[in-house]
Amino acid sequence: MVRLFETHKIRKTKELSGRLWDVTPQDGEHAGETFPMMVPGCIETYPGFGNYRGWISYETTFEAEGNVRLEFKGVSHFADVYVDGKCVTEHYGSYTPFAVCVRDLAPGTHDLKVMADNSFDDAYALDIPNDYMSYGGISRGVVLEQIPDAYLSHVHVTPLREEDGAWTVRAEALCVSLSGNPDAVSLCTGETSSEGSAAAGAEKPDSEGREAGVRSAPAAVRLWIAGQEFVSEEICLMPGENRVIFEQLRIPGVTAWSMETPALYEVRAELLVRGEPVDDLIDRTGFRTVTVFGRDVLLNGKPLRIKGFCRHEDHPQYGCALPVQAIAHDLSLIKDMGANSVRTTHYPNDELFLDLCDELGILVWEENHARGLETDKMEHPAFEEQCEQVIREMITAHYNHPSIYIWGILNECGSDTEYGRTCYAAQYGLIRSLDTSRPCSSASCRFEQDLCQDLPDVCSWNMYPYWYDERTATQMATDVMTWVEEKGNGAGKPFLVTEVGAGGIYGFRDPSHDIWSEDLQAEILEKQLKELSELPGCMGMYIWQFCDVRVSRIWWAMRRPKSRNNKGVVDEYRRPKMAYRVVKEIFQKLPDYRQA
Ligand code: ADA
Repeated sequence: MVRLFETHKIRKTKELSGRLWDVTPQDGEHAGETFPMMVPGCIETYPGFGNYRGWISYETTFEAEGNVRLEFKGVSHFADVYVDGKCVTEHYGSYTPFAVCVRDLAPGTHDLKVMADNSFDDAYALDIPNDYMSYGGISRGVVLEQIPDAYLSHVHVTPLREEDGAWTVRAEALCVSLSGNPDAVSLCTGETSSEGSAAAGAEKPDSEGREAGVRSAPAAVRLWIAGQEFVSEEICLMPGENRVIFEQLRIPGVTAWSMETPALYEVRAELLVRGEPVDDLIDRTGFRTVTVFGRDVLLNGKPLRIKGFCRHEDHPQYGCALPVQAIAHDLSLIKDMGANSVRTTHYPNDELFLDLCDELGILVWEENHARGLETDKMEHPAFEEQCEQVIREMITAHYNHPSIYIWGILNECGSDTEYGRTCYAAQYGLIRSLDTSRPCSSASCRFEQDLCQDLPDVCSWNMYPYWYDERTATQMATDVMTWVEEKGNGAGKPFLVTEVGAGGIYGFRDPSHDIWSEDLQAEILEKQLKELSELPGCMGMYIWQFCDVRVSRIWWAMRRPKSRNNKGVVDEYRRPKMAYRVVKEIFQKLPDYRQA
């Protein structure tokens, strides 16, 4: 399963995940041995491969003819994709989807091979041994789609609330014509389609002067949003990408999406070529606005109080490839504790998680993939490009999720240097060029040193009073807020605590509340949450973290008992620690909105 709902009625799709693939590790003592392994999955969860780093080959077959689009929802860290022995694309970035279109396949069975690398190669700027485990393999779903010569790549819907209270939307459909598109690989010629199709002479006009195929064909997009139908003006479909924009579509009679009423509506688009539907896309939207006003972030005009958890995709049995049931279980615990938000630390999450949050009314801070990279790591020649690619892929794929209320970047990176600041500025700029309907922010820890607080919409800080720091939570947060306000160039903005927490090892109870006891963890969280929830000007807090997670070897594992970051309120198997009840008592009493 890759989504919680059907995504096409016209386009034929088939999931290639949810089955066993032939897997052959290329490195280590088992190099060259082939065995069946479930996709999606992580190599580290397979017996004997708990600490595998290196290349892995994944092979399967599929039946198809003509043009296909292969979509990979996530491969760690790097992937080379081969169809019938030819490399058709490569991709770096574990946590965002990518796709490749392959043209002109002969009818029959085709070989698909993915070479995945989870090493900490020097070329990978974002993957270093870290305070979480970066797992390896095809860790999210894979889909095969049969597409015509022109198809819909995405439809982005932005709900807007008009002054008279009516909902309108702006919609943007991206139609891709494979004819002449350099990104589509033709296996007939082994060349890109522009060269391939010219060689095949496929684009010559017929006797009536019409174009063969879809090159320069008259096309339109038909759109249904919450049952309302709209048809765009006709466009001349050109090779490559074609944007179709709908402005101010009025959508009467819909219920706003909120935490209390997470109402979702179908968005269905059809691509019409010469008047005939040739392709379609189905997604969902929720009618809600997110705005920043003074020190608040408003959801539908109401000031939010964030009561959240930071959550890694991590489980001892599944690695980062949690099945949907396990994700839903996590969210049920999060809701049971009275929380209303999840921060996807420290990378974009699986769409199944986002689909569930949309349905459950859980707000999401989604962030790009970068944790604790100091300026020297940001100076990696590929850093900016790789971060920007994650941002583009994340926003393009996740734009329509109403649960996402904010985009985050660069957790605890080098915001204290001029060079670091240029990266922050560029990435905020990119986000704002792709999405003006949500605020953006970054979690900082650089007290009295951060040079970037003028850049985000929300000033967000990670802090560990009573744990790494001896100050009280009130004192520490006040010190940070005062500094941001008076010296840090963040005056007047909303202030959010993006991490508080303390470590506690499951089962270690200790009457003297020693370090790593559940007792001390519960005591500290109680003080942190109570003090922060009473702090004027603080719009909320995220607990670090939901569950205990595995960390990378060797530096991090040496500093974390059990090779785990033990600040989870539940352990790695989701067994509640003492802190669970403490958090629940505090969060359940705190309203989801602050006083206006
Ligand atoms: C940081 C960081 C987290 C985690 C945490 C901790 O704030 O953002 O990823 O490492 O510290 O547990 O110390």
